[in-house]
Amino acid sequence: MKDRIVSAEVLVCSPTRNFVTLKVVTADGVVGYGDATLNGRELSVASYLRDHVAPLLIGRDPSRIEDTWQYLYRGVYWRRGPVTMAAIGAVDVALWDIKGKTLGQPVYQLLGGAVRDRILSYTHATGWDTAELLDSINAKRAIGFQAVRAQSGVPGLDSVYGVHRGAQGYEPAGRGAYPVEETWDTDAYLNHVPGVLAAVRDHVGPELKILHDAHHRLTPQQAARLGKSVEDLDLYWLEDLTPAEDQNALRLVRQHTTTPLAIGEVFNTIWDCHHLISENLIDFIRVAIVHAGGISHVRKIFALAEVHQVRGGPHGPSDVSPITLGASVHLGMATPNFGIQEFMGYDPLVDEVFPHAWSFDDGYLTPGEQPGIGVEMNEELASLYPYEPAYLPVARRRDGSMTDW
Ligand code: CS2
Ligand code: MG
Repeated sequence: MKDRIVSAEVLVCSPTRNFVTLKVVTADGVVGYGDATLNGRELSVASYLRDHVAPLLIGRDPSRIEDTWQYLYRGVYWRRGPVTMAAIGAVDVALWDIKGKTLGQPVYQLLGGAVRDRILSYTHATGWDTAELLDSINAKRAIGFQAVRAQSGVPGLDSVYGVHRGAQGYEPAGRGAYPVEETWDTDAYLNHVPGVLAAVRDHVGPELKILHDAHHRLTPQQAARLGKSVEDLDLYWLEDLTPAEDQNALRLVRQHTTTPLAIGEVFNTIWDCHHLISENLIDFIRVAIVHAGGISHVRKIFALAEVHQVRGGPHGPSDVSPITLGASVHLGMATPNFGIQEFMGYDPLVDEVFPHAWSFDDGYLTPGEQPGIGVEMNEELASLYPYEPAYLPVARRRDGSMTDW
């Protein structure tokens, strides 16, 4: 008798930050978890799942992962977008988790087996000034990271993407009923950041992989100027130089610099990036499994990328749950053109809510050998931390006009 899905429950919790988790249970008692966290719009995905997807899952054969994906993607008519694809992604990962547990295999074995022994990772180093940034980089190297993203403050600005003040880790979504408004000045940033990155390269020497995130804020001309100005620093990548929805923007940048380009954390399907990949306008595609339709769809994006020698560099901030990180490490183990996994790390409470088999050591991540994704959920502990409204900031220029945060 084939197994059947008997329940699909949406669990929203907030252990230091909001997470949305889909729990799928089968008639044979197998439990699969999927991440559906979309920073700042968590309840939209929770409702999409709870009100429109979960009822359709009951009675379905959990082994039919791709058919379920096609059913949810084509059956909705209104396709794509972060909410829809995060919901589909959660179902997809939960079903891969179930399949692995049912077959007693870690998911990477079901994806063709390992093509590597471990996954190179990078983390965030930040500093309000360059000295603080260099201290932060030293601290990350001391715990084994061989690749570090460098973000610093900008003189004249009170807040800058990616940089926190004080000891707490960087969490962009501020709790409260309204987004925080930040002032942004691209000219000040462009005048400052090449010197910061040069100071970082001078400090760390030639070996450390240095990454930087411009977070969607430059025009194509400004992005080309920045890429050219740091070319001799041999960066691992410059990320999100221009607003990601304009796939043509990077064409100009590509003509003016060989600095490697990464983009894609806000993409949700292959349709958002197939020109960027097939025309080699980028070197790394950054889609997150949670936001791009799950393992089943991201593996297709990475397969297209492999044809064009573009590498995977998945998004892995603290605002995707350890379930997504686990799924990403499993996919990376079985993906020949996998480049690097972002790993900001989690608060110890989050690790307690989502106990996981994946682990970090000496700059690399490994998935563990637990059947499935290898991430469980302590639902009782999670229930002690209910959802709290939290929004990503918005950004305005000095003249008060809106810009991209
Ligand atoms: C950032 C993210 O990690 C990154 O590359 O772009 O931290 C991004 O700002 C957050 O995921 C937004 O919630
Ligand atoms: Mg980014």
